[in-house]
Amino acid sequence: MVLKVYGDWVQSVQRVICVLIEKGVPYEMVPISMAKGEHKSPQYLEKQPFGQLPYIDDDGFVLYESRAICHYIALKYPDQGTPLLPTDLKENALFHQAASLEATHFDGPAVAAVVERFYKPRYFHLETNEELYEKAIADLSKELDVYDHILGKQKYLAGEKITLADIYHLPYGTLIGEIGSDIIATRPNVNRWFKELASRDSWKTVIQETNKAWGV
Ligand SMILES: N[C@@H](CCC(=O)N[C@@H](CS)C(=O)NCC(=O)O)C(=O)O
Repeated sequence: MVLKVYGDWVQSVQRVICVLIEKGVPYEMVPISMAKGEHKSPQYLEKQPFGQLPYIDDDGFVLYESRAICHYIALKYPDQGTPLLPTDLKENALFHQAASLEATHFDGPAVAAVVERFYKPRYFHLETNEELYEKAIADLSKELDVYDHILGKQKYLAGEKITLADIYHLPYGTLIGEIGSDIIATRPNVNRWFKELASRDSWKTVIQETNKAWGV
């Protein structure tokens, strides 16, 4: 049975689809409409108790949390598609270090900035709180200064090879540029790294599908 992704073309789902494409794993998207509140229905909450997108059903195995899903896919298909999860002990530890950077240094301020300038006006008909936006961008800028230092010494966040940790940054990193901030583009090593990631065929396909789904 083909792996089913319950979601829509939003950031956490994009992360999972990008990894499925990199690994060459067929999938079927089962649309869940956030606008209609389908992610808060009792039926959905039974599978994803936090009422967030996405979850997957892989032949009866249900899993939520986008990064856990990506990790599961990379572990299940080690010899298929792009290698994204190092098996060597130390390289694997460096992958977890890099993944932790995304979760603890990048995601918080990146999501906060995107909520203000993208989600609020586009989906919730609310005004951006510019003060909150500027604070999030200032916080993220400080983190990206450290990223720039790291990426000045190596090609990817975990070393010389791409891993899931790099891919985890794509959804919100892409939106940071779209909401009008140059904090990625003005840091040379971060810019070089992010441009290369965003130009991967997998991500280009995700963006095309997203634009198609939203009629952009
Ligand atoms: N940590 C979760 C976050 C999922 C998440 O924030 N999903 C958003 C869409 S990108 C969502 O469902 N938002 C609706 C809500 O939280 O009610 C994951 O990575 O899967």
